[in-house]
Amino acid sequence: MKNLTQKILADHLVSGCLEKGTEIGLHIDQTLTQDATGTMAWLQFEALGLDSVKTDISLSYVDHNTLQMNFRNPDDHRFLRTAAQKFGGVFSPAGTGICHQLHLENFARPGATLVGADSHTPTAGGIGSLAMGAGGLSVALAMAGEPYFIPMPKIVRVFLEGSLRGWASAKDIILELLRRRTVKGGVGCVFEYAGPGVATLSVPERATITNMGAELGATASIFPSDGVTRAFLTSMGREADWKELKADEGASYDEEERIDLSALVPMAAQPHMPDRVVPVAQLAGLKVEQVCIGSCTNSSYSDMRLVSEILAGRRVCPETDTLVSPGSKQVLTMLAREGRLESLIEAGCRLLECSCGPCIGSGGAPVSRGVSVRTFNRNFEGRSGTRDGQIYLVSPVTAAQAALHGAFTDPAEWGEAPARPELPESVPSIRHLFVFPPEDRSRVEILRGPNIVPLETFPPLSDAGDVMEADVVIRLGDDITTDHIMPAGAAILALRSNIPAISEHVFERVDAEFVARAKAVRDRGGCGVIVAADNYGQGSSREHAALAPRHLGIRVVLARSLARIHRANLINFGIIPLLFAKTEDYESVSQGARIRVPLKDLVPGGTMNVDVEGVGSVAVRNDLSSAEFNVICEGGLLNAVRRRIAR
Ligand code: MIC
Ligand code: SF4
Repeated sequence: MKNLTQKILADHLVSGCLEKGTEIGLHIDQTLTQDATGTMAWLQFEALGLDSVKTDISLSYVDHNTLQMNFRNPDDHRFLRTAAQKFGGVFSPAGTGICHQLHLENFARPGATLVGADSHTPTAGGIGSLAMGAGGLSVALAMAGEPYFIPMPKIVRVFLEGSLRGWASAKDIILELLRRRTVKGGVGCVFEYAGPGVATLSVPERATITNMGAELGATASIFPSDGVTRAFLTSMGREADWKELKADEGASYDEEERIDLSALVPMAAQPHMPDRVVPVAQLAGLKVEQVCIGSCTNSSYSDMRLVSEILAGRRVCPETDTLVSPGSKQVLTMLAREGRLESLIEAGCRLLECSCGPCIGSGGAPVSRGVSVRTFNRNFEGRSGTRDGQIYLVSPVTAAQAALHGAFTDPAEWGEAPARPELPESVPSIRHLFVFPPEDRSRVEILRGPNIVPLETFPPLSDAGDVMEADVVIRLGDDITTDHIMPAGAAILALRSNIPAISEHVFERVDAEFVARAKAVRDRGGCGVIVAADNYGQGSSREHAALAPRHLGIRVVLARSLARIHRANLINFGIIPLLFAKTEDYESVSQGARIRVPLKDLVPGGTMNVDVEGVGSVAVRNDLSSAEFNVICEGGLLNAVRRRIAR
């Protein structure tokens, strides 16, 4: 008897066994990249020397930075188009839509494995894919047909009962889970949804939930594939992709959560963490300066339609800047055909391109200290582009109400809730907008602009000697996100294919002197250490949060615990992830301390003592597999794989 996750894992297992915590290797059917992670991923794929991707399909989406403020960004887009054409990938041009929404509508399949260079790749779990976020280099290897390695996750059954009532929506289900478990509460887990409540949720609603499983730190989230999934695929013109998928009767799980959908009320995550969740009613009276509707969490046709129904014939508060970005051109076309765009326009909304936009600080920053109510998934400090912006995460209907009133109000005053819309039986296809590879790829030339800097090669670990003399360049607290480490926003995103340039921005919102200190250590031949508390590197999959520090000479991260994708990215670039053997020792290591790391004592899964100046011996452990250990010894995954291919 197997649960759904175990079934898909077993179908794709190429190494290891399904024993919790042990390393398993999976065959990957599909991959996706987006522009901000894609330039590195496709450069890394190119460096492997293969002439074609080896997956069923590999998508290259452009959705994060589409502002094209100077040559850098359009040059990157052109590189991505020509690289996809050269290597047999499918390219989605800027403006076609947000990768996860497009993937759900056009390519995701029940039972398939998907690895994407974006932390919200698990969105496709809404259709029954086992979909995981990863760093660009891990995705490049999956494109090359290499297995994808993860620790065998804990499988948590989320048992849904009842059905949503009133103004509660799918977003409130995942906000409730975040309230209960926090942003660390899903690390190492797959959340598998089950129970009678599942059938009451549409595929886009399920995808809202699986999308934001990323905020729990989960490896993936997944729904069964049932009649609702079939109806969704049929309306997308893809019924042939449907197959039934469910857990065996009586299958066992490692943990369980139960949620009564009929008891849920509209919720909001308060600044600056997605788990600071309270009922919207508690916020009533708070003035709202900006409302943003869209993002890969909530930009489906039904989300947009609900908003347009609520706003139809009314006017949003003139003091509340209201921005709407539909998730795809399919959604946009449907809204246009049905006259719903008109309702949004007449209500005073601003229509943005189908892209990530304000979610990643690519335009749409709120006013100073402004309260911005967003249907997005992340509200990390400064991510909006306004350092003191106060970002609240809510459902589309809550956002629409905030726009109308210019403030949070009590849902009890909103009147009768509109019915949750169903998808029409068939929807307009936008398949012709994707660029499929030509028959003859030999003549395709990969075009690169001056912003695309060749990859740096890092030395093997042995170059640090028997005992690594390292300096603690920064000491941080809990829940440091990749947005803290490597900020995004239009200007910095444009440097994603230029590591020396983007490295100048590492930790700039946390500590403006970090880069200078790290460089000083590096330039005198030393090694840098980052010390952190729990859940270091949570949030996005951006490998730049490992690669840029590595460029600045960081060779060790010493933390209480690490987020899954970031940990993998550290290893991919040869940075040693060490953990305090005794959590209280975190208190004793201060910024500026010199640490001596006896590299000869570093063995996979072992504990060793490091010598901390002024403190003495501190026990540190690692949870590296032998394969990961070898990658670190080689100076990173690209070195290791190149060497293997050469052999
Ligand atoms: C995000 O939401 O933080 C991003 C931008 O989509 C990232 C990817 C990136 O930084 O390019 C993610 O979630 O992985
Ligand atoms: Fe884009 Fe935001 Fe989704 Fe990241 S979370 S993929 S930036 S919409």
